[in-house]
Amino acid sequence: ALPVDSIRALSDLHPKPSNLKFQYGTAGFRTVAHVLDSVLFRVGVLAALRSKKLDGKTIGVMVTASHNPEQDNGVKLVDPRGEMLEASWEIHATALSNAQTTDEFIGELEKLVQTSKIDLSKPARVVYARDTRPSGAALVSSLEDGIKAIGAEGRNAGVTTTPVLHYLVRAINTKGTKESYGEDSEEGYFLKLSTAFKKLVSTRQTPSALVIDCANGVGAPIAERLIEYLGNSLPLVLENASITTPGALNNSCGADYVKTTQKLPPSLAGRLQPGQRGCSLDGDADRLMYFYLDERNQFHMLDGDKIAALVSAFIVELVKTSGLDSQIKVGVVQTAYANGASTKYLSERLPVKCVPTGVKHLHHAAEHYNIGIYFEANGHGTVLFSQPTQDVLQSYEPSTPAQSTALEHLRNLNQLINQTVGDALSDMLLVEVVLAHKAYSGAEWDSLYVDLPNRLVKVVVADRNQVKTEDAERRLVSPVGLQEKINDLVRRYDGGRSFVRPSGTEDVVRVYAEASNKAQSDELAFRVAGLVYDECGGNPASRPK
Ligand code: G16
Repeated sequence: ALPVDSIRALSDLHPKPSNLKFQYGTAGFRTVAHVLDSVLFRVGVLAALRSKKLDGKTIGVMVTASHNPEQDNGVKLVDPRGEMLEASWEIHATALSNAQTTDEFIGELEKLVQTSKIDLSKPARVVYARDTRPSGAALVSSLEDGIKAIGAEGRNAGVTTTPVLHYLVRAINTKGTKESYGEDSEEGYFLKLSTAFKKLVSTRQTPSALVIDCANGVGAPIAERLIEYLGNSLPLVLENASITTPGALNNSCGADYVKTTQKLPPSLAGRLQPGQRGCSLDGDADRLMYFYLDERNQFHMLDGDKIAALVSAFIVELVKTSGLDSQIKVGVVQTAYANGASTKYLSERLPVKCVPTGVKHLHHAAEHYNIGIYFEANGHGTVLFSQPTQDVLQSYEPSTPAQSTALEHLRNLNQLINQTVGDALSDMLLVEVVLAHKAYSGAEWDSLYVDLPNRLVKVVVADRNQVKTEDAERRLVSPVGLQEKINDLVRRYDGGRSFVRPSGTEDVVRVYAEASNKAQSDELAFRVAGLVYDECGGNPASRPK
């Protein structure tokens, strides 16, 4: 049976604020930090039940609000293979978080145990970590109370990046098996990535220094340690590494800032030289944006779409050179945010699929390929090698030296890439490998295709749940009639494309627009935003102050 007494005693210390409704969204629970205490406690209990359900496999819990402002926080669960929580359990998470009293919470737990047929006699193990947010430590202790209340075994992975936590989950659960993912420690992570990187670039010239904008977040200390392992194989310069300065996190810096403003973070002015490569991480280091300044000091952004283009071309070439192209099919997954020019470039070379926003959707779609490459335009993505493909890479016997070299590169890429989730640092090393092999500068990479001018804007609305979409978020079904108005507008713009969707992480509706020139894409975005505002604008009732 559930240890009801201990759950009751500890749950009473973490009461749910009244009048608030929580939702497990695109990336778990996410809102202002000071209302999250009860959510964290309950997630601790839930993670333990998920572990019991999966026969004692270790479940991960990451406390972060990623690219959101510093006063926010959040929490997401990680399934045993290092992937996002199975979708059906998101509903359980939402239900548990909204039980008003301790009695109701226990009632919901009992319901979950029964309907999901959870064997309570199984062990439960949870590994957890947090980013650098000031609210993180208190929220972790609420989580620990939840883990303790149900008698689960907890392992604190400290302050680290989201991708490191995903790595740890997979490493713990595959330890000693044929699918072993690496040592289950931060050191194991650094060793795995840096060893593969050094092998991949061993015959190349040492690249010039890369500037990393760490968003003043947890990417800074982790990149700092990565430098020790990389030695002189890749010179890195860390900027925006002030993790203790109040208010600095994601403030006018980081991957989300770069993607949404399409500008260089002001703090990098004078730090990034024309022609030099720079990149930005986000607050938990799972997103990556590259950029450079040309000789006229003009800013050029190399986003997730450009990364997908660069990496796909390289992998397709290696598969072909190794002689494995009849056995290994490579494909790409994007979302509606992918620049139309990138979709055109990629579709001419390999299969491309469009799915709704959210890593979990992209990840699952990518699993259908032998090698599945997925990147959201915002820089969140990775490359997946299916298990049969990994087996083929192990057993294949090349017949020429060229085949043998290409095969070795593919094997090393399989080690270099964090396949559990998008990982800014692993992706950065991947980009650097391709640039080194191609001897590309930022400008040469950029010229693979020319982005269509585009604009992303947010509209604050009273209730984002009233906005509903279909066809991988490319068409609105609610509010009724709004899509027709958008279509009428889009038709008036040369090369126009626009879509509207509710954010899963903020109380806003996002509007994306593309057109053949910049002024037109901006105008289209603002006019569509106006339509959305007229229909659903207002102050969000659900967001606490
Ligand atoms: C999360 C998700 C991403 C998604 C992003 C924005 O990223 O993991 O897949 O693209 O939110 O989502 P939305 O437009 O629904 O707000 P992160 O980096 O914030 O965890």
